[in-house]
Amino acid sequence: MPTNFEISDDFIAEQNSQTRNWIEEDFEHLGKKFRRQNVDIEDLVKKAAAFRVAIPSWGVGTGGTRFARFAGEGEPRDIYEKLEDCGTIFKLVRSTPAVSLHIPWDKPDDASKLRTFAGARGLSFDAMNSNTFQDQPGQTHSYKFGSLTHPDRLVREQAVAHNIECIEIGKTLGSKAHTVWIADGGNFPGQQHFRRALEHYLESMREIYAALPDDWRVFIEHKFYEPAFYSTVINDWGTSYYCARELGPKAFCLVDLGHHAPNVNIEMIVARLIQFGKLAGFHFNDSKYGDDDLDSGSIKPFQLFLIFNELVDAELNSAANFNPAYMLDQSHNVTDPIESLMMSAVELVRAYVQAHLVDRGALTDAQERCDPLIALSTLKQAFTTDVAPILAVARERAGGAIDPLNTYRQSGYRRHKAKERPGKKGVTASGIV
Ligand code: LRH
Ligand code: MN
Repeated sequence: MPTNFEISDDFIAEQNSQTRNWIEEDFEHLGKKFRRQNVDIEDLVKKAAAFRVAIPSWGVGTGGTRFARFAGEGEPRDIYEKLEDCGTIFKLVRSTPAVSLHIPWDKPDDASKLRTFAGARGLSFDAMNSNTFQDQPGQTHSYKFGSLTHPDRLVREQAVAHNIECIEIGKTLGSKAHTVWIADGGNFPGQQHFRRALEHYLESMREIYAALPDDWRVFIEHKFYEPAFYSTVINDWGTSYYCARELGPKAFCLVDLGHHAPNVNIEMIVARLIQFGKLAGFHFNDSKYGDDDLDSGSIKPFQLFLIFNELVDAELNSAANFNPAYMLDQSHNVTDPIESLMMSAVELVRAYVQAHLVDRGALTDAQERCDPLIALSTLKQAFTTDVAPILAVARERAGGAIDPLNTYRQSGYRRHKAKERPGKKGVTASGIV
């Protein structure tokens, strides 16, 4: 049985040899510049190398909108091929050793076999994700009018059972967290009783919470609208925070960047959830209008930096209960998903390293002296520092690619997958996966 094509370490090393010289030159130059600022560049390489973000299994297939989905070449057809692609991303950027699964999209026939397959590629499993926003073939009760908050107890019980099934699968896979995002809400004034719906939510979540193993966490994901277009039960961080407190110490609030109205100050929401000890982590992406699920750092890179500025401040000050889970949650409609996921992971490491470049003494001093321009310019100095040589050196020292995008394209990986995974190219069907 011919084995599937994989990018070899030798190929990566050979590609790196073509670009190593100028990276080292830039790295030397940057190191000299930092020494003048008493910054040790090797410290930042360690920070970059330690950064971790999980890949969404649903992100390696081409995404779409309600209008169309334009399938690409060599699309993964099952969870094993999705993990092959996640393994390739990890091989090249070295910061993505975990995958976040969505059930039932990725429901494994044999979870132990899947865990072994992933392990052979250096991959583990991050938070599980339930799905009570679609009806599955043969499902007894429809989620058309809601799931965990549905007026009918039987529908709520079905949704609770599905979430508990996700946790059971996750236990076999070695996952330690479960993310609950529900689409529940209304399209018309009067359609839902707001307070009763939230009571149903808490009642259902208490049953899910009770099914969590001791060392697990449950992540509540809020979203201000869509697919409900008048009211959404878990619509904002305040509601999520109230519920996380009500449920107990294993419940936290997950921030999906695209789940906020335009211009909402997300970095401030992050600071609040850190201060309240309830920050679960993130679904990183970017957006211009709605929940566009665009590539992280592609539209508002300064906002991404400001979010990491809050995270690094908390990290350096050992904030209580601070153990955020970082995940990407994107939909790749017009790019090769592997390329977008790699570049997005790189953008997160960039923002994290730049946030570690902030002169926190100068920033605090400016804040205490009410000197806003010095405060802003202290942040901007870090944000406008090109840390690309640090990111490349960190990747290469970890066995990855100095230039992941070019190395991936030179490898012809997608072409090989197109042969291995004959599929119906360019077929337009709607939906995100
Ligand atoms: C909802 C969401 C949620 C996932 C889904 C794929 O918009 O962000 O995190 O379950 O996308
Ligand atoms: Mn999300």
